[in-house]
Order: sequence, then structure tokens, then C-alpha cells
Amino acid sequence: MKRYFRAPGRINIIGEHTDYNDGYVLPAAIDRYVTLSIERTGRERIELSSAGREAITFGEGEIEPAGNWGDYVKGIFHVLKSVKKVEFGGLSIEIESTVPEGAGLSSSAALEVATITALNEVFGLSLTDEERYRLSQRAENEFVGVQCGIMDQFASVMGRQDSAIFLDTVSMEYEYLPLELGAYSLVVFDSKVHHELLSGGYNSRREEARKALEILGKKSYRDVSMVDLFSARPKMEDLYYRRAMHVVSENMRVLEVVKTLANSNYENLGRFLVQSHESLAYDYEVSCEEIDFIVDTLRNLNGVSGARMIGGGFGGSVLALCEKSEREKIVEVVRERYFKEFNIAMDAYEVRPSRGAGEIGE
Ligand code: GAF
Repeated sequence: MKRYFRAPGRINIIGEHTDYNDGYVLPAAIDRYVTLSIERTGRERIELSSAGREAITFGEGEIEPAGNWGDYVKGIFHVLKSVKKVEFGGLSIEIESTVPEGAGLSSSAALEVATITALNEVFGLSLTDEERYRLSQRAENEFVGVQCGIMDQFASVMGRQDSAIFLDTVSMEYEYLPLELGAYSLVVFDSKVHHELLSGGYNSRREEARKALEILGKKSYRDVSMVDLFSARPKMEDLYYRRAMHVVSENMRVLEVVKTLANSNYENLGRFLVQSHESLAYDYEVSCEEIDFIVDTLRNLNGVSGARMIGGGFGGSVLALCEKSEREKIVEVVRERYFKEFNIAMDAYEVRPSRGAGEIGE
């Protein structure tokens, strides 16, 4: 019997590149999903298929990375075999997705989480929510080779309808914050560009932030205040100073946004989004020309409260808070100007905070 599961992609309201720096994040799962069907077969091999992609098959004794889309799925088999010693036998897995790849919406975490959620149910593994997101992160770190933090897998497992999740990545305590946006909606502008192999740029930023912390003589970014940072400036190379400045200031912005949301002050929220973008672009240097163009265009349009890049960066998407009544006009203007400037047809759509991964039909 075929069973169906799905796991959502995510947006992040604020708190970018903070999850692996002992920081705070504020993601929300969205109504874009990886959907997976799974069925036992008598064939002793695991067969993966996904429309428009090369099919992949592997035996349980040959789970090795191949540098293709199947690695996110295989990575889950790999960690479950080592942690739970599961014998999977023959399986047929079909995947469909409405989470665009390379768009900064975490299609890879959605694929990992869909896979672990399905295997958990089909093989009765009784994994907790925390095990599902931690093992998914481990698959990406150890098997795929991207040293990502916990935010994406966490959001895909823990998402809740119409809420963002305020997460402290040190204590792993979290709180659901209702995202009742009133006259506003959340709109994603997908630039359709990706400039670096995710692992390259991402892993090097992670390393630079770690080195900056070492220069500051601290064990955790939790212990670095603005004053510490200003006093250390003379002994810090500019690059490391800027990396640390992003982390410290972004964490402060997350805490401010949490207060702002509690007061439903969406004008203010927009201002924090713009500040976050500037910090990511100038201090952390993970934006690019196309993304900056979209943010600059949006900033100057009526009905836009604020906008910023989301996800790992080097391309991907911009998240904007737009007045509902102006949304269509805004999308048209940005689309047209972007095409004129870069000759690229962008995608733009509204997203809604949604619930986390589970079985379909439950
Ligand atoms: C990627 C990573 F997977 C996340 O862990 C996070 O670091 C994000 O980039 C940047 O905030 O999506």
C-alpha cells in the first residue's frame, strides 16, 4: 500500500546566519511542499524517482553520496541505519515538489524531513520531533557536506498554521508567534539566480564567523555585546569585525521583531527587515547584485513595509511585507524592472505560514 507524506519549505522573518552562531531565528513553514509517496516492494533495492530527474536506485549496503538530488534522501537512510540499525528492504519512493530549488526556501531540508517523516511512520521508529529535525540536519552536515544550522529542518518539522516560530538555537526553547498580518501579506520574489555552490560560500561564512569569535576571545556569540565588539575593533581585521557585527546586530533585531509582532506594528517590522538586509549585504556579504536590485526596487514602492534576502544567500529569494491591496501592482512593477535590468523572468507569489511535516490524509 502506498502512503503519502509531505514536508514544507520555509521562510525566515528575521535571524539570518544566526542559527549556527548561537543566535535566535524566527522562521515559518510555508504552503509549499515536498510530497513523497512510499511503498514496500519485494526487490531489495531502494528506488527513487522524481519527475524530470534521473531515477536513482541503491542497495542498503551501498549508501554513498553521488553529488545529486538523491543525496538528501540517501543521507536520511544513512543516519537512520547508523542510529537505529533499521533494515529497510525494497522500497519505491516517488517525490514531487512545489518548493523551488535554489530559491532560499529550503527545498533540501523539506526533502530530508519528508523522507525521515515517511520512514519514521512506515517502519514504526517512534522518533520524536526533535530527533526528526536533528537527524535531518545531521544527514545534511555529514552526508551532503553542507554545515547548515538547525533552522530549516526545525521549521519544516515544527511549523504551525499562521505562526512564526521564535527559536533560541542554544537552549532550543521555542515559542509560536501568531502572524496575523492584517492588511499585509508575505510575498516571495524569486530572483532565479544562484551564484555559488551553496556549500562553498555558506561553509566559508561559517568559518569566518567562528574565527571572528576566536579573535574576540569569546566561547559563544551569546557572550558578545556591542560594547565588546566596539572595543575589539582596533585589533580586528575589518572582514572579521563585519562578520561579527552582523551576528550581534541580527540577534538584537530578532529580539526587537519579537516585540514588534506582539504589538502588531508592521511598519516597524518592515524597517527591521531592511536593516537585516543591509547587514547581510554589507557586513556578512551573502547577497548579490540581483537580490539587492529587488530589495532596492521594493523599498521605493508604495505599499511595501520592508524586504530582505532570505536563506543562505548568494541568490535565491527576497521576502517582502506588502500591503494586500497593492500586492499585484507591486509584483508587476518589480517583475518588469527586474526583467529590464537582468533579462531574467522572476517568480513572485504570496506565501502563508503552514503546519509542519506529516502524513497526508491523517
Ligand atoms: C541555510 C541554512 F541551512 C540554515 O541553517 C541557515 O543558516 C540559513 O541558511 C541562513 O540563515 O538555509
